[in-house]
Amino acid sequence: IYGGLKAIPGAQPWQLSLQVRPKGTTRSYGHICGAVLISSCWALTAGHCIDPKSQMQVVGGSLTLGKDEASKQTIDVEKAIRHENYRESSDAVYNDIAVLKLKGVDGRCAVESQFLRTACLPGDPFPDGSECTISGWGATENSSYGSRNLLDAQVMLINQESCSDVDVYGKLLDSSMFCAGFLQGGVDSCQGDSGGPLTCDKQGTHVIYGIVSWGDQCGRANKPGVYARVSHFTDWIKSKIQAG
Ligand code: 4AZ
Repeated sequence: IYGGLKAIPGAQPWQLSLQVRPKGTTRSYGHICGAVLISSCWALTAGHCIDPKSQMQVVGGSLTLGKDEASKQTIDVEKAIRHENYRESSDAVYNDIAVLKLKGVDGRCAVESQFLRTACLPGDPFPDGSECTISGWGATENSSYGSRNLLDAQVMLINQESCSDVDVYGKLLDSSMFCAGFLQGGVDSCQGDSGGPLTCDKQGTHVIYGIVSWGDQCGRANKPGVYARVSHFTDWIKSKIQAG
């Protein structure tokens, strides 16, 4: 996160760290992406975060990666389902979403606490200019390696037409994505934040409105962050969860 601050404990309780290690090894897991808890046994992440060669786990209830925290819950990923129309070009990523089924017993995987809870799937669209929140352990203006502490920042939803201006992303954007941030630059998501949340508040409920997806570098003027538009995928998400 560029232009962010250390998150207050419990402020982003749906934030997960998606961690991988090569399949068939006992190497330690490393953070590669964010993810978002949407029910006890299901999470969302970016399609480009899924690597079929890796074993995956999620860590929830955590603020500081690599620290022993009482609130931390580590849960294996049972399966990862990437969108069938996921596609990446050199400049953009399309349908960049995946659902993760977490391992558990009798429908109980993540245990709700003050530090770990679900975000809601979106209903009505939020208007352009709405203030929403991004968070993650990704690269910052001071470290391309990312942040040990979870950071968060406020961004604004940017009008689709403005973001499709030739000076911004031109024809790269489609209806499965939206831009958020500031055209003057500064506040943005970055590498390592991918798959994590952009949430917007609707009368006290926290709606997972975007998944950190891509952008032309980070924090640059006229190059805001691009997010998978979760409302475009709600039927797809529900169908995958119902199918188990
Ligand atoms: C990345 O490389 C990435 N500024 C994620 C988000 C953004 C750019 C790059 C948005 O995963």
